[in-house]
Amino acid sequence: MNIYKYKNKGAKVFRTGLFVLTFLTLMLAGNAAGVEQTFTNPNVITIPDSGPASPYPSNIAVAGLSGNILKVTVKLNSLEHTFTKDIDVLLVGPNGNAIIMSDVGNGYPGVSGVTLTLDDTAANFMPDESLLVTGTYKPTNIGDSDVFPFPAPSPSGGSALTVFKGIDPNGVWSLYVVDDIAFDGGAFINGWELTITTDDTQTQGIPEFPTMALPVISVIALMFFVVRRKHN
Ligand SMILES: [Ca+2]
Ligand SMILES: [Ca+2]
Repeated sequence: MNIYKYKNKGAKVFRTGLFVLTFLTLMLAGNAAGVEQTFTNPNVITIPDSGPASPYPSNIAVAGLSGNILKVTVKLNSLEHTFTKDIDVLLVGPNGNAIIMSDVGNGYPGVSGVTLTLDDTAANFMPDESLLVTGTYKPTNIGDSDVFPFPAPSPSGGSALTVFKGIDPNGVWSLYVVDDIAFDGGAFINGWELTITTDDTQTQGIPEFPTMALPVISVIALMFFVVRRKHN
């Protein structure tokens, strides 16, 4: 028996085994972050001087997703309005709702071409006393007693998008936009987007870790056994 050769071979198999384990662990870690998909309704949402927007609501139909929701973010595209404090926005999902924008910005002279990404993990809320600018913000509901006329459901009270966590994302999502003060209107010129991350593990075809650990460890053990036998 060539001990030198055996030792080299053993080390090589060990390194390969380690590489395979590391690779699989990284793949599984990536999978744990979920599957992300974006749905868009690019049609203009026209905001009158006062009252419900048109259309009311603006809908996005979500279909074909597996698993439950880990995270939701919303993008409101290209806002123009002469006094943004007038705007209230209620997002309604297949189960649950949240007032994601209300009474923000300091009003005149208004904004145009402002795109708002709403994400619970953003660093800041939308401003109360300065003009809105394009950016990523936490959903922001300033003040209280926002009224969303029929057919909107009663707001649940919260503004965080985590209200949708854990639910089946498939179904109709609705954006109810209202202008609650006379004078000054506008529009979300390019509509809105919904980005949904689910805990789907089937789409990528990767079994969950407990299912996978035993076969992987068995294969590595077998590789060691075969090498030992060959060199004894
Ligand atoms: Ca409010
Ligand atoms: Ca108004």
